[in-house]
Amino acid sequence: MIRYDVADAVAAITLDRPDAMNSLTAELKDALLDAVRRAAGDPAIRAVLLTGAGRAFCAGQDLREHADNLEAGRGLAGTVHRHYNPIVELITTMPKPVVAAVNGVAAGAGASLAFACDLRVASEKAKFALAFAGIGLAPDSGASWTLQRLIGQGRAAELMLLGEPLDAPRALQLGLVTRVVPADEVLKTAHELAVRLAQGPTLAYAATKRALAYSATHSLPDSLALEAELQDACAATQDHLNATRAFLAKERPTFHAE
Ligand code: T3D
Repeated sequence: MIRYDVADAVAAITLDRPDAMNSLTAELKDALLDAVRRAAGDPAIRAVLLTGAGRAFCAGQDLREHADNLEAGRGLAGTVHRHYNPIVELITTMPKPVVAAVNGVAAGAGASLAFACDLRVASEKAKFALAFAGIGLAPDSGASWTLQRLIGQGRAAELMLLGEPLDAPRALQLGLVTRVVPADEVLKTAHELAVRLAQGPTLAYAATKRALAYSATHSLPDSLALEAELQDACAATQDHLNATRAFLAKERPTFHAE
């Protein structure tokens, strides 16, 4: 259900349930949570790639399992607290960049997963569908937090209330994705981007993620204070010293996350 492949300090996590458009069962979400924890906690992993097998990125909650839970009176069976929230928290807070290779449709919580990543590379066939309202639900898995920060409150409200899918060119126009590429190039392009990030200043990237998340909900004085603290920590790294020396020597810096 999940593939976990490591190469070039990048952990590639693939949702692998293509017959059901990688929709999320409890079993798949358990496996995804394990994979994300593993990638977050492994110091040898310096960037993460998230993608889907087959023609979809992820169609969100598996609605067959969901219907069974509803019919049995189990409601959501606790999955938002048990799975969606910790998965999204880990993706957004792990101290390394996460790139989504959006190979096809990303719907409901599948779209939320893509929005939680730091960067998104999309296939020209990709679509983002805020499918929650279509089945009488409100957004979850962080979409209400991430999407309005990515494209603005007005557009986020439109997508969530009307539920109309957003195609890849429009997503690029809105700044929701970094690049749109032909379908057969999306994984390669996203992997190259992840490798580039894995070779970068991992500690500074971790500080950047923290600063961005913090500043989104704090005042300028508070954000300035955290920036100062994080910058002191970055300035004390060997990577910073080496990169500064490399600049003066007109050499290309190499970073070792130290
Ligand atoms: O339970 C909770 O914890 C609540 C949390 C909810 C979070 C959520 O994610 S809510 C949103 C859930 N997702 C959706 O509502 C999306 C449902 N799917 C669609 O709207 C469409 O399938 C797509 C836009 C994703 C793709 O459309 P299309 O025309 O390309 O494909 P299709 O023919 O509709 O689907 C292909 C197959 O995938 C089909 O199966 P079949 O008939 O060939 O056996 C379809 O049933 C299956 N599939 C697609 N999405 C889901 C799914 N099966 C289960 N769950 C799905 N979400």
